[in-house]
Amino acid sequence: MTLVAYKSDPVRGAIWHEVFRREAPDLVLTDWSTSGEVAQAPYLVAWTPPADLGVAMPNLRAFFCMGAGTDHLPWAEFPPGLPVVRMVDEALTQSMAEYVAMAVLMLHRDMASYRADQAAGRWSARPVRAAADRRVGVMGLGVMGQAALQILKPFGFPLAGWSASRKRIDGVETFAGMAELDAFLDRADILVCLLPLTSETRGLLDADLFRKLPEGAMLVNAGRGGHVVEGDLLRALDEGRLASAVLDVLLSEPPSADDPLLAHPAVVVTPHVASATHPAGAARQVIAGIRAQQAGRTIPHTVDRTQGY
Ligand code: NDP
Ligand code: OXD
Repeated sequence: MTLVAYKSDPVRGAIWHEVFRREAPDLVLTDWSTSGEVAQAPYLVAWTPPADLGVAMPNLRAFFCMGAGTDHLPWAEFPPGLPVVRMVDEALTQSMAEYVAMAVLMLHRDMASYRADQAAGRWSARPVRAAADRRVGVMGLGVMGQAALQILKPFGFPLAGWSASRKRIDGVETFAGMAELDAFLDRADILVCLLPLTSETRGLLDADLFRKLPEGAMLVNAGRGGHVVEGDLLRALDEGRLASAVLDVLLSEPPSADDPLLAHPAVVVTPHVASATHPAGAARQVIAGIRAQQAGRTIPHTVDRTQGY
């Protein structure tokens, strides 16, 4: 019998318990409490780990983060060799692809402007632009970025993607590294950010980057709020350099009620719901990860601490 500590939402936890009971009865999922045997567990599943993890759980052999992004974790408190595993799940990926498709289509069809018109009682048609004339560029060609590109393909947008290392993706013009960022931005009428938040990507979407986009470009950010310098985004929108934006993530979540992005007529905001971990698939990923480690293999989707994602 192996204990797996679960420190997350209890309602979704019921599904986790059911999957573990049915599919891995030797792995005993145990709800987190500050004392007792759960602190001795070799595995922990959580979005927010307990403070000073190495001390709180001295026998830990792996930490499974409840999300795809791990930028919120207190890395300095983690024991150096502890594997930290991020969530990669089919349903999580599919939800993100859906969100990006929705956001790109909204921007492509001027939906932010039509919403503002409707609120102001205006009836005003804009020219309909063909998808073939709207170039979409995706920043981040990992699990989420590649799924987003696949779902966009049938619409006929000319597609491009940018990543740290070179990728080859059928039907997508790919760019790699800072040396090729400007060329990528130059052909992004709609820019989609699906980067992880790291020391290299924090604040990357700033005034300088917005200036390198085609005039009137549009933005989708479903990565992290920290990617965007929000003051620069507001200025770019107010000056018309950017036409509109769909933002699923903000620097401060929840934002204050008077956050200017919430009130901006050219901005559509959603409350960090582009995607969410689906309990059954996530539970299966954790079981498979533990099995991999038990068999002496590296757990799939272990975060590379040197890269920060
Ligand atoms: P992956 O780790 O699979 O992919 C990350 C991609 O970003 C890789 O292609 C990587 O390049 C690229 N990248 C990283 N750093 C740089 C850099 N400095 N320059 C250029 N490219 C870079 O992550 P996922 O696709 O699974 O997730 C991406 C992010 O999406 C998460 O970190 C999270 O922040 C966000 N997310 C948001 C959700 C929401 O609901 N809003 C839900 C889930 C995730 P390379 O391939 O060369 O390594
Ligand atoms: C994630 C998220 O990273 O929901 O999984 O943002």
